[in-house]
Amino acid sequence: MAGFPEVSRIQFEGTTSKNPLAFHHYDEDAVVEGKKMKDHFRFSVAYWHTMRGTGSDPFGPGTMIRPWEAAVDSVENACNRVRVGFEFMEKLGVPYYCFHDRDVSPEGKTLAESNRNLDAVVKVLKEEQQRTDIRLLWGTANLFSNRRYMHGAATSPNADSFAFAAAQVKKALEVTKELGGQGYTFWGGREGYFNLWNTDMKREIDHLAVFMRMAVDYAREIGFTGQFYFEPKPKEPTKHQYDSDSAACINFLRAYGLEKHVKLNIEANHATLAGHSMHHEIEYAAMQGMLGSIDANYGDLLLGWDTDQFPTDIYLTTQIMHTLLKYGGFSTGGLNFDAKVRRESFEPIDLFHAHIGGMDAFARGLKIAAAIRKDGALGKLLQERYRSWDSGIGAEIEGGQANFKTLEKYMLEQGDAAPVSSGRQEMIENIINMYL
Ligand code: XUL
Ligand code: CO
Repeated sequence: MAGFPEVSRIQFEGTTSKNPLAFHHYDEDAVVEGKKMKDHFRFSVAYWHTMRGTGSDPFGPGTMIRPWEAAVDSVENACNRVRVGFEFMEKLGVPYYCFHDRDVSPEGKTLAESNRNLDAVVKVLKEEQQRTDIRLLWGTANLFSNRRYMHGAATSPNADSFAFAAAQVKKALEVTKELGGQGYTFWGGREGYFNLWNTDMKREIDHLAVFMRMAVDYAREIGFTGQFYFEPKPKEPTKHQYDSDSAACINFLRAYGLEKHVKLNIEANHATLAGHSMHHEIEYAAMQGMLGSIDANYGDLLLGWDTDQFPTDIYLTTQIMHTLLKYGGFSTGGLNFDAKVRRESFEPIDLFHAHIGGMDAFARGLKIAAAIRKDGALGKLLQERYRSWDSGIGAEIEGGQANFKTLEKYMLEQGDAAPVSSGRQEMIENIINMYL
C-alpha cells in the first residue's frame, strides 16, 4: 500500500510561515466566540472526490496518479483505499468524512453481491474509524450512476428503479448507523426532468416524498437517530432538478410533512448554478430553521457548470461563517469539502494543498466574521435601518394590532409616509472590506 509516505501530520505554523504544507490560519484548538475552531467547522472529506475522483471530463479520461489503486477495482482494492483515505485524513487533521455506498465499495452484479461488497468495506471503515477517531458526518447512496437510474430513482417512471433505490437506501441507512454516522443526505441525482412533455411531474414529486417518508420510517425502525439532509441543486445532470434551491426544497418538505425530519445540506456551487449566492441560500435556510450542513466548494463563474473547486475565496468563507455564527453554528452538520482537485493537479500531494487551502480560507473567514460581529458596526446599522418597526405603527403591525382600516386612518392623519433612509450599500461594503 502506497499512501502519502512523504507527508507527516500537517501543523499550524501561523501567518509568518511560508510552508505550503502547513496551516497558516486553521489552528484547531484556537477559540473563537467561545468555541474551538475545529468545533465551528467540523470539516469533512468527501470520499467520492478525494478518493475516487479520476480527473476525467467530457473531453478526456482521468489523469490522476494514485499509486495505491490496483489496475482492476476489487473489494480488496477498496479496503486498501480506505486505509489510504484514513491516512490522508489523519495527516490532514480532519475529524469527519462522508461517502456514497458505491464510492467506498464496488457495485456487484446483483443487489446481494453489492451488499456483500459494502459489508466487507464497512468492516475496514469501522476499524479505521476506531483507530483514528475520525467519524462519519453523513452517509448517502449513489442513485444516479447505474443505467437503471437514467430517468431518476425515486422519480423514475419505472417502478423497479424506485424499488431498487429503496433497497439501496435501506442498506445505506443500516451501514450509516453501523458506522455511527451523524446524518444521511439525499441529493437528487437524476430526480428531475429533461422534457415536461414526457413527464408527469406531480406523480414524480409525490413519489419522491413517499421515498423520503419510507427512509424516515425505516430510520426510526432501526433506531438510526442521525439528521436527514436534502441537498439543493437546480440542474445537472437533468435540466431541472426537483431539489432546485433552498426555497424549493423547504416547500417540498413542508408540502409533504417531512420538515421535522429533514434539514438542508447546502452547497456553494449549487447555489450559484441556481442563480443565487451561497450567502442567500444559507441565510434563507437558516432563517427557516432548516440549515443542517454545508457542502463547501465553489464554482468558476466563467465555466458555468458544477466545477466543485476547493473554496479559496475569503469573501465567500466570511459570508458563510458570518451566517453560521449568527444562527449559532452547526449542531449535527459540518463543512464537507464536496470539492475536487482540478484535472491538471494530478499528484497525490495536490490533495493536501487543496484541503489545506480550503481549511485555511474558512479559518480566515471565521476570524473575519467574528471581528465584524465583535465591533457590532453591522449590527448597529441593521438595527437603525429597521428602527421604524420598534415602536409606533411598526410595532403595532408586528404585534398584530393593525389592519388595513387602522393603517388607512393613520396615513390619512399623517398625510404621507415619513422619509425613507439611504441603504448605504457602498458604505457597508467598504466596512466589510476593512476587516478582510
Ligand atoms: C452532486 C453532489 C453530490 C452530493 C451527494 O453535485 O453535490 O456529491 O453532495 O450525493
Ligand atoms: Co454536494
